[in-house]
Amino acid sequence: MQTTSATASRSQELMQLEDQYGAHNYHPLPVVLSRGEGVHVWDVEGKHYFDFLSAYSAVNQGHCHPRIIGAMIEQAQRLTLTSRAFFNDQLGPAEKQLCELFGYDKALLMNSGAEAVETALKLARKWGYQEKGIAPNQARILVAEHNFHGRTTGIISFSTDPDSTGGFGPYMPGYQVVPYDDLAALEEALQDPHVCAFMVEPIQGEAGVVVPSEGYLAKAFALCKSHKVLFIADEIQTGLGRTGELLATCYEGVHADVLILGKALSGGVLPVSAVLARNEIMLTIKPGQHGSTFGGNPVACAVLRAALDVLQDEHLISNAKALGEVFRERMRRIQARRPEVVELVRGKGLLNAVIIRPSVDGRTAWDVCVSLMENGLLAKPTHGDIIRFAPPLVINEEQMHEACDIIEKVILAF
Ligand code: IF1
Repeated sequence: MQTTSATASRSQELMQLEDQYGAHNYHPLPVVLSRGEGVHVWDVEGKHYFDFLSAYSAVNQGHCHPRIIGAMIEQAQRLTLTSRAFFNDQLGPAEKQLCELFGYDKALLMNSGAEAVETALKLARKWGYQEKGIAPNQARILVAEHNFHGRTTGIISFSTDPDSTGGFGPYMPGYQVVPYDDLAALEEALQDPHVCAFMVEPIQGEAGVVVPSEGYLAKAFALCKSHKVLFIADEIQTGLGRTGELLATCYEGVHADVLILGKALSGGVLPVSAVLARNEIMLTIKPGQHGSTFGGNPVACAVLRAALDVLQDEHLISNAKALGEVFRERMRRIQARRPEVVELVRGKGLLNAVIIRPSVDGRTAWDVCVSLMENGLLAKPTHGDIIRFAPPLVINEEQMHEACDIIEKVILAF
């Protein structure tokens, strides 16, 4: 695709580079970002936007947080990677901070969220054989319908989304899908003695910020407990303050047997993920049975520690809870004025979604997002009619109202 107009913007040039030289595995909004700070991002032409996606909740602490960037630079100039063939002076303190903050015996650090999910699944199976006495290779893991846990061939094996699974078979056996937010179905599936774990998102992000019924997580956890099945919480997207609590499972007092973290664990600076569990589970993996070249590298550990410090020192969790209320109240007022456009508003803390009714002329949530972009706010539609709104947790009330003014202007004009 050649640029015909000499006046084509730098953005156009860069979009064409990605089109020509990059895989087409995404369909981004037509905006080319070049700088970020806090809740703000700017495109290559210098236009400002409020970031209301936060890289799918990886940038909870705000873009380029100086304390996190500073920790990265300081460590990167000293020691970046030792591999786990040797000890280093950053991993132990990072593991300690994680275990004390979240209340677990041990942590296993990986890089991407998917790697942490795969690690949790391997731990659950090991535990199933060694502690529950399941016959070799017979372990089964329950997952929720409409789940999203990553893109590896193992993880998509239990996805119910055709886009995630189509054309990637054959699939990994040993999984059973149960309807989300359905305790009877879960209890039925738990009758199978081969089940070693139930892995679930406390709020389903990709499915469109689907919040389960009050009490679902607590009752699901209790059912797992009574059937000697591990409850695995994938808090990669919902964790680290995003929903107005440290973890989304905190709303129901659930302390998952296995906790999976990622994304904002690094403040969006580099890939850092972690699996947390008690000794009985974590110690089923022996030396040489699992690992990763970069898992727990010194820079990742320094960044992780700064990211957790920022989350607490800047009271981002309570800010998320308070400003989430402000956001949903503003959205409900817009819904009251334009019920033919806004079908529903839902979420917790600063993980929210607005469901857009398709307009009579066929315009969808995508068109709303394009208009939001033109008005200086970035958000992304999911599954056609759902717009996820998830700003960095550092947003203040003035910025929230300014952003909501943009959303209001766009929807009232839709
Ligand atoms: C994409 C979705 C969000 C996650 C949960 C594990 C992972 C994710 C709950 C894997 C990752 C990302 C992946 C990214 C877009 C984004 C996403 F739309 F795909 F589903 F956030 F909702 N568990 N979610 O949300 O972590 O390996 O990516 O580090 O793949 O398009 P990862």
